[in-house]
Amino acid sequence: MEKRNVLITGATSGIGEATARLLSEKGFNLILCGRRKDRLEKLKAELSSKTEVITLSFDVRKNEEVLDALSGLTGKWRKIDVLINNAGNAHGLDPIQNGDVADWDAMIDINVKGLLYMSKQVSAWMIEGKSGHIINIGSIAGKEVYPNGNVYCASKFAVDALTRGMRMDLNPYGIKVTSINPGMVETEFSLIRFKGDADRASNVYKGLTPLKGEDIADIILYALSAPAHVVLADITVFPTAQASATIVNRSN
Ligand code: NDP
Ligand code: 8X3
Repeated sequence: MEKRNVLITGATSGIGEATARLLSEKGFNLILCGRRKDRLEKLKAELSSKTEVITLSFDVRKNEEVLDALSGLTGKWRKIDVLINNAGNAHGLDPIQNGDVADWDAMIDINVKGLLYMSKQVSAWMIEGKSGHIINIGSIAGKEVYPNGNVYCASKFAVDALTRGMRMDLNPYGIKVTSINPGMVETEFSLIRFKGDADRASNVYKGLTPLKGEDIADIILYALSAPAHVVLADITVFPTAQASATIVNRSN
């Protein structure tokens, strides 16, 4: 069977990086994206013995950069079979009255507008080919609001709404749209949220076994392995120690 081309945003760490590693062994060619070029090149060097890999370094917040990067794709790379909209982060965890406007802009621009910019261009190509699969990485924060999560939760609620809307709009063209909504996954996520405060970041996972990027990669592969007539629409996944956005058993 011909290999499928998968484009992963946010492939330089965490969930995206783990997904790149797994899919490199499962019959996919990789288009790896992120801002940190050095990490992209290192991952490309590591995975190129397993599959074909190219890298695109751009900031998803900037539509001109998105369009420029995608327009550089030529030949067979222009056929993107799978788009994984994974790039995203939380910035800060503050009550609304103390929120930092730059943090709010970052979350809305990356998590929502970046996903839109990517999806517009790639879905147009998928429509031409009348096939494709878009996987949006949402969050439990897109299903439940939690204290101080305000704008991050709003950005992930937007991802939830966009996933449902995209599934409707792309339905006539046979394009699948899936959302995966994880609870706590130990990646660089908390380090970014707490602006490099490693102690505060590691406290988030204290007393429990969190999910790993590899756990989400397994679920992505499962969604991509479904037969043509099956779409996994909406998957929520927690570590076993977590029961909701706010209920976590830290007895381990
Ligand atoms: P990481 O911080 O480890 O990875 C985030 C990725 O997003 C990096 O590769 C980063 O690449 C990329 N990224 C961030 N900003 C931009 C930007 N402006 N332009 C391009 N790429 C960008 O976190 P995770 O792996 O945990 O996060 C991946 C997704 O999973 C996010 O959407 C997050 O909201 C979601 N999620 C995470 C959970 C968790 O607990 N960890 C739970 C639920 C959802 P670079 O900096 O090189 O550009
Ligand atoms: C990441 C999970 O609970 O920190 O989306 O919002 S949470």
